[in-house]
Amino acid sequence: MKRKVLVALVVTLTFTAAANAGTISGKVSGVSGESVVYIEAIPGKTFPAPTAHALMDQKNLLFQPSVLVVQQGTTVDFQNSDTVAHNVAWSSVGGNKRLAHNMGTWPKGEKREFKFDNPGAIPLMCYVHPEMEAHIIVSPTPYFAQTDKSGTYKIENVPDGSYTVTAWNEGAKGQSKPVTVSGATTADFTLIKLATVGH
Ligand SMILES: [Cu+2]
Repeated sequence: MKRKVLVALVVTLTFTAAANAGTISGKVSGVSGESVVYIEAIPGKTFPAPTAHALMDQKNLLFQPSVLVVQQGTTVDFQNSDTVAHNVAWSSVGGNKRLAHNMGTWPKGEKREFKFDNPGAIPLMCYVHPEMEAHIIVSPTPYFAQTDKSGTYKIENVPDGSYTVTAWNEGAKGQSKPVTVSGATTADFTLIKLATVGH
């Protein structure tokens, strides 16, 4: 009899935990524009790569969006929606210059894809239009979010546990810190702007 009660209790607790997945929310300050916050690789855990492709468009001589965050293993479709030819290239992935790549140059209506298997920030360039730039952030986990313009973010459905959480912003030094998630958890970041040449 006692055992039955215990089993019922364990089942109840398990369901409660599953129904109340945690969240990490907070604010990234010290910078302007949209930032990205993500959970770094979790030892012993792997995540299946998403099958859905993400889209990086080139339209009106701009990369759109200017910041794209995807899970590691995601294929990104690079589309040219302009009447002029565009190029897509990057000089590094997560600071690793050996992962530099030039996808080539292609005309309107054409789309090329690339699967991002390495995590980190990727500065996108177009050699045809040096003023064009954007970033793709490849998150090692499915737990990531982009801030709004005020810096507020929320990562949903995070299992309780201890993680390393990183905040990224184009104009600042990235910052990582340990965050223990238990239900609704708050983590704020204050980033330090990179020195700008000529200012
Ligand atoms: Cu271009």
